[in-house]
This record gives sequence, C-alpha cells and structure tokens, in this order.
Amino acid sequence: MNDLIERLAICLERGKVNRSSPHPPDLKDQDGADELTRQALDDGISAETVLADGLIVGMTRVGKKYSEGKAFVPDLLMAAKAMKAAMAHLKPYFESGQTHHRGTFVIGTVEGDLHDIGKNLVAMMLEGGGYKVIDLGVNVPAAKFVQTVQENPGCSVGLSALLTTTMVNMEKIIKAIHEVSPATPILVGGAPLTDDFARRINATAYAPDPQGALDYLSAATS
Ligand code: B1M
Repeated sequence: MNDLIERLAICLERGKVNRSSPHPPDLKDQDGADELTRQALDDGISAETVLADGLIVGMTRVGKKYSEGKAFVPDLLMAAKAMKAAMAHLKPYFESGQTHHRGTFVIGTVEGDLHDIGKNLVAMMLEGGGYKVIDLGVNVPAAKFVQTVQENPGCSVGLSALLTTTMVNMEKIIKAIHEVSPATPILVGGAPLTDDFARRINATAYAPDPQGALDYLSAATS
C-alpha cells in the first residue's frame, strides 16, 4: 500500500487529527489526517482511494480494537474527529457532480443513534450525483422524517443505523412514513444491516455503501 495512505490509516486508528494536536503523544509534531489527506489529494491519489484504503481501513482497525477491549470510547471519538478533518478535504470531490437536481433525498441517522460518518458520506455522494439532499442529522425521530416527507412531496428517504440496538427503530420509522406517503421509496443502510433485514422491515431497498445508494436512486429515478 502507498506509504502516505498507510500513514493516513494510522492517523485514523490512533486519532491523530492534525499536526498541532497533542494526541497521541508519540505522534506529536507529525502531520495528521488533515494534512495527509490534503497531501494525498494534491499528489493525485483519488478521493475514493483515500477514503477506502486510508480512512475506512483506519476506522475499521480502531473499531476492531474497541471490540477486543483494546480501545475505548475516547479513542473512537478521536478517530471520528480525525475522519471529520479528512472529510472536509474530500467533500468538494464528492460534491462536484451535476448542479441540476435529479430529485430530493432526505437522510438521517435513526432515533437513539449518534453515528454520522457513514450517513455524511452517503449524503456527500448523492449531492455529487445530482440530488438535493436534506440532512436531518442524527438521533432523528419518526415524526421528523414524516414531517419532512410531507413538506417535500416526491422525495426519497435514506435511513442510517450503526447499532444493533437502533437498527430496529427503522421499522417503526418506515411504517410511520408509509402511513402518510405509501409510495415514498425508503433506502436503508449501515454496518449491521443486511438485505434480508431490510426486506423484513419493509424497506424499499438496502444499500451497503454510498455508491450502492447512488446506483439504486439513479435506477429508481431515471
Ligand atoms: Co460507535 N460503535 N458507539 N461510536 N463506533 C460501533 C458502530 C461498533 C461496531 C464498535 C464496536 O463494538 N466494534 C459498536 C456497535 C456494536 C453493535 O451495535 N453491534 C459501537 C458502539 C457499541 C458504540 C457505543 C454504544 C459505545 C458506548 O458508548 N459504550 C456508542 C453509541 C452512541 C449512540 O449512537 N447512541 C458509540 C459511540 C461512538 C462515537 C460517538 C464515539 C463514534 C461516532 C462518532 C460519529 O459518528 N460522529 C463511534 C465510532 C466512530 C464507531 C466506529 C469505530 C466507526 C463508525 C464509523 O464511522 N465507521 C464503529 C466501529 C466500526 O464501524 N469499525 C463503532 C466508518 C463509516 C464510513 O462506516 O458508518 O459503517 P459506516 O458507514 C458505511 C456503511 O455502513 C454505509 O456507507 C458507509 C460508507 O461505506 N452506510 C450506508 C451507512 N449508512 C448508510 C445509509 C445508506 C446506505 C449506506 O442509505 C441510506
């Protein structure tokens, strides 16, 4: 793997945000996710490679350490902070799609769940794909989705969940939306989800990643 990309993965894994951040002490005065992402893009490495081979690899490593009791919530928070610093550089690349809107996409992380990195990536990718994206943020209750769907006739909806304890909230959100707007397409995604789970909760479709979300919407709205 490219040395720069591996250093980027380490910054995510260790929660090194930028050069001036004192954490972790052994990486003091070294470039962080902020500077290395900029450098990688300036060197001509694609935004997709930076994301898939650097940022997500590092994030997966810290998640695995957390599962094994070798990392803790503050480590996840620092990794998320490093991810956000890097994503600020990636945003223009994912959002450089058409300006003509192909439709409206309402997205949010479901009630009880505060994870927003994957949801933000899906939002960025769809904006880049030409959709007007209404991002409701995290911990979004069913009533907020319903209200937004009513205010935006013809929109599609995306629900994200990262916890096995919150993915079950998707079913009640889908039911509430379909009670007021039965034809609204509802796409679900997030690490613990499967195609089978999506079918069981009556979601219109499941997308494993942002590209899958874009492919589904492109097919559904063409
Ligand atoms: Co949390 N966390 N976390 N966490 N966290 C996980 C998810 C966990 C798997 C870690 C672990 O145990 N290994 C675990 C869940 C276990 C489970 O449910 N089975 C977990 C836990 C337990 C928790 C807490 C309960 C910890 C605690 O407090 N004791 C707590 C819950 C808080 C809450 O939500 N109520 C918690 C908190 C946090 C932080 C706040 C510290 C932080 C989130 C910060 C933030 O998002 N702003 C955090 C983080 C960073 C993680 C990990 C390490 C990384 C998540 C992430 O951003 N991944 C995660 C472990 C892991 O995934 N390796 C973990 C990178 C991101 C690009 O991937 O979000 O999967 P992902 O999104 C992907 C796809 O899933 C897909 O596209 C994205 C790009 O490929 N996708 C969609 C996502 N949404 C989609 C929607 C779509 C389509 C595709 O269509 C609509």
